[in-house]
Amino acid sequence: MKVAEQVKNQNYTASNINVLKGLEAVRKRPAMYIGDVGTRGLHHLINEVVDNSIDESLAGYNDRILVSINKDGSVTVEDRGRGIPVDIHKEEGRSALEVVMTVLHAGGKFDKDSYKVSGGLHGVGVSCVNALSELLIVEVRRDGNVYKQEYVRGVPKYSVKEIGKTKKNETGTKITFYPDKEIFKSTKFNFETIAERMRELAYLNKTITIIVKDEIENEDETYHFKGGLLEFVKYLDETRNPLHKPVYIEGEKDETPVEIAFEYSDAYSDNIHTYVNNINTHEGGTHLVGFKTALTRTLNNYAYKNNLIKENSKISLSGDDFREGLTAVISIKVMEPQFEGQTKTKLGNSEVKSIVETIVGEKLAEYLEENPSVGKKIIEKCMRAAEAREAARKARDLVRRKNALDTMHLPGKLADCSINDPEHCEIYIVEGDSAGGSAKQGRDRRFQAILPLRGKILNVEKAKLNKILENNEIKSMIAAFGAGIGAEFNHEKARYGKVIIMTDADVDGSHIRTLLLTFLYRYMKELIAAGKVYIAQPPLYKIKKGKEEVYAFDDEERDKVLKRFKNTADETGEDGLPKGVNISRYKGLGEMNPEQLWDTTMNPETRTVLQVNLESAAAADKIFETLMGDAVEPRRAFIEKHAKYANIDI
Ligand code: 0RA
Repeated sequence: MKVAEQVKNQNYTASNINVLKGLEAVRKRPAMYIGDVGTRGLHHLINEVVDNSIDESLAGYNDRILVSINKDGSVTVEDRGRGIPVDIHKEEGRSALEVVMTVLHAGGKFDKDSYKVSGGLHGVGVSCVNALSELLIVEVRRDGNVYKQEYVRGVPKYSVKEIGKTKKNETGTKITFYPDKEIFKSTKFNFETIAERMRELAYLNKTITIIVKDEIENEDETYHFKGGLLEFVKYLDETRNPLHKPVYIEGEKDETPVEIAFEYSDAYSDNIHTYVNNINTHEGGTHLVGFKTALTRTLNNYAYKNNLIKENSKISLSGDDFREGLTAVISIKVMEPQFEGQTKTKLGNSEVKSIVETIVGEKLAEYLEENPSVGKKIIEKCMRAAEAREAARKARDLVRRKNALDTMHLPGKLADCSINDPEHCEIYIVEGDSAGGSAKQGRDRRFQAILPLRGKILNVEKAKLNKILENNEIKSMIAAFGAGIGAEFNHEKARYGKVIIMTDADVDGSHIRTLLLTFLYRYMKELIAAGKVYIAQPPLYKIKKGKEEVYAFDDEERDKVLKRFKNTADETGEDGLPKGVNISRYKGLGEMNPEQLWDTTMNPETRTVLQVNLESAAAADKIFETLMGDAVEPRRAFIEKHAKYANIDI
């Protein structure tokens, strides 16, 4: 239904018509405002509202946010901020509340001199949420009164009205919205998705308490982290072995507050998460550059000053060495952030580099003077990293000379496809030689390549680069993909547009899949980011009745098929199955003949493949650490919790 049709009975003023145009624009091209109309866009609506509540906290007025999925499927976000003003807006001739809720980008008009999440990256404002909701109800507590207004697809049902009195000094905003089923593919909210972002926000804003509730599934979580980033870093490193207590740096320069926590563990990769106004800057930017520069310089100076590096030592420490095993969270607030990069998550403000660099330089030097034992541990770790880097370089040279990394020499086990166009080609990474054989026979050799892997690949989480490059299975993959590795990796050079991991549907298979994903995540991250990595979905069961053969991909589907067969069969056999019905469970891919494998798992017309994505780098990192790290308990807990989806939905 058109917005205009809903307000035929209202009086039109010039600003009213502009409002309608604005709302209409949002409803016509929702993706332009919220990214997409899938699950991601749907959850974006919540973030959009919560961001405003967070802004109230940043301004020092709000200490608690409640987010709840209600029984009827709507979502409520409630805060204890100042409450949206309700007085009559001079230019518009109606209440400020109505303006904030119906005019695009109106939310930011009021107070410019504050750090804002809303108005930052996606900051399209609550008016967008309103335009995309079939019903939205707002209640404001302010000046001792409770005010209310309701909207249908962004259009007010009535002017703001007073509906009661508040308790003493009580202020705040409560927004309940019903996402529009005409707009969204699905309007079902997911507790985990919401909880993950709320947890992150609570770590980033230590004064705030965020309560997340799911009234449908009866789940709730309360997030409040007094230690802020310190606790965030500990959480990220939960499954690693930290070498010292986390370092905490806080400072402010030119009205730009900087907050950083970091620690080193015995891991080999680095995990630096950066935020600007609570927005994850996945692509980094000037704040990250400032941090890295100061870290390298300060640690280097400290090491030399304290004779931790011998004058005649052959080792020279590079920037990379100072980041091996580093887990860090950088959070800064910027008045007018400029976001650049492909996904607009790279901070561009040039003045920020020197602000961060100065603060980290001063505070870190101070910290090291006061905590010499931590300083010594960090430098020792960096020295080991430098030694390993040198060893890795030698190993890589050796491997290069042997041509194993050279794309001109494809691995012998690879059955390549005949077409040369990466966009139309795909490679199946298959567990085991026998399944590899079936896949080779069953494939469409024009565009499908098969690379069988023998047994388990190396766990790259626990190995150094030189060991990784010695591993045959890994060498084969690097050569087959032809796009390099690590910092040199370039997904545009990849010889295939899809990399499909195909493993058995058992514990070993899922372990191998995790190992492969860990390798890709750590050393070919771009490939995942570009959406080129997939997981094949072989069937679990074959159900036969007479001549009819049906495949089932999970237990639920199996039961459905059995029910259908039961309806047509009148008797039940001794095994409890409908008479004449036979089920076989595939234990491995090897049990399928080439045609079956093609029909069920490889034919692009009929197969299902799961795309692997990096929804949230922090979350993905956590999952890999949990699954691949040393700690056994969190791994078990994770697998139990996500039994069905473990390793897949990352
Ligand atoms: C406009 C101006 C002010 C606050 C807000 C909007 C506001 C919006 C939302 C959305 C959810 N919760 C919110 N809380 C506040 C400033 C108010 C003032 O100056 O008193």
